[in-house]
Amino acid sequence: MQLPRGAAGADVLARLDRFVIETPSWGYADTGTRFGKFLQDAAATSIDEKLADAAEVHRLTGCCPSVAVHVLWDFPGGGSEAEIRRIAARAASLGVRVGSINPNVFEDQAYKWGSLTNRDPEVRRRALDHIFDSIRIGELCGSNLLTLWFADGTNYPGQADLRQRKRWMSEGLREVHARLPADGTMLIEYKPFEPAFYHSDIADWGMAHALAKEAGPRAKVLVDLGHHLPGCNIEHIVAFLIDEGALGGFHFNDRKYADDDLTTGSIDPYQLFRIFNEIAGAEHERGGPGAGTSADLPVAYMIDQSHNLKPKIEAMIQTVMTVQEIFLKALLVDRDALRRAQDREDLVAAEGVVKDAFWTDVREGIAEHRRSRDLPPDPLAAFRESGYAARAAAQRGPRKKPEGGRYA
Ligand code: PSV
Ligand code: MN
Repeated sequence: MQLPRGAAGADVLARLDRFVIETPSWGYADTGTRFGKFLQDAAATSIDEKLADAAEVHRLTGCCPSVAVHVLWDFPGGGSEAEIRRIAARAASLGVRVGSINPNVFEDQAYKWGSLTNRDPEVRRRALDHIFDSIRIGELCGSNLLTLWFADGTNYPGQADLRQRKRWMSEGLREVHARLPADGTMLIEYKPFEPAFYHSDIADWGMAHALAKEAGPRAKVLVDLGHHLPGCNIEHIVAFLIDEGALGGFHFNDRKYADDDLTTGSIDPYQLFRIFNEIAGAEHERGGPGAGTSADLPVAYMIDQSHNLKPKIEAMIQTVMTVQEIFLKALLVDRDALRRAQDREDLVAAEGVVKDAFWTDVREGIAEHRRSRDLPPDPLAAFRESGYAARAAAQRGPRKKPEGGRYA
């Protein structure tokens, strides 16, 4: 199977061009595991450096115009209006913009027993105030996307009243929804474990969906690919949420065991393809790539990875290229042939149709398309040739000198 030529090919490539991917500020910084961190000389140490790195990824790939920010990590000045405006202007000067706003209600000591589910009303209020402040930051930056992840949960049976905590979570999320600006959307992320090990207050997509429905029409579900128990059929969840009008966005990453935050498609590219197959199938039903933006599902595609060993920018570019390739493969599934095979219960043919698209090598086609858009055909090779990483390492590395055998 080949990339289609003519109008059909142009439609598919136009859909690929509309497929924008948000990169996360934290993916450019030094991160580690709970056992330690190995620092990289070129890793970003400030929001300005993270934005510069994100802009480099966008310059080379042409599809990553926005950067997710984590409020406490990226607005060290406390989020004053002057600081927010400066960061937004800095992003604009680099050719990118601030994307989803991620409040942080999990690091402060106050949240030991939970944030919106804390039994102390003052802590619940404090968490809400921080989320309201994050909405204000979004408004000042020109971002209308709020992404909410809660570490709330318990470690032991009997530790807390699960139903009561559910009600507090629901109450808080309704208040957040009421504060959204007119064009605002809030995405609710779920995760079955970590940091809580017995129960998480929003453990799965069903809970996130129920809470989103209660919160209001502009609350949707965020699917982080690392936030499922082994063996979970993520594409089924995605299909179900699409059909409910409840799929709001993705956090892309890959995993072998838990929430490993490995680069997307590195472990199971076929799983990512099966997920995109559901999206492409739903968009086909809405009119197909030829229908233009009206067929596109309103979904935010975001990366959420921790590059503790791979060089950060290379990891990000590799991820973006993989996501583009696999999304394009899903657009190639012959929907009519698939439907016909399904209608006659021809399982072998149906799987063959899906697999034909998966095995299509789209890399040369994308490279050619990039050339036609004045982008480097191989963004990763172009990055390696650019000398950007060496320059960043020379500027940033000296600030990270080891002290007494340990890095400061
Ligand atoms: C939590 O595991 C998570 O997936 C959330 O999206 C956080 O905002 C992000 O990782 C960064 O820690
Ligand atoms: Mn996430």
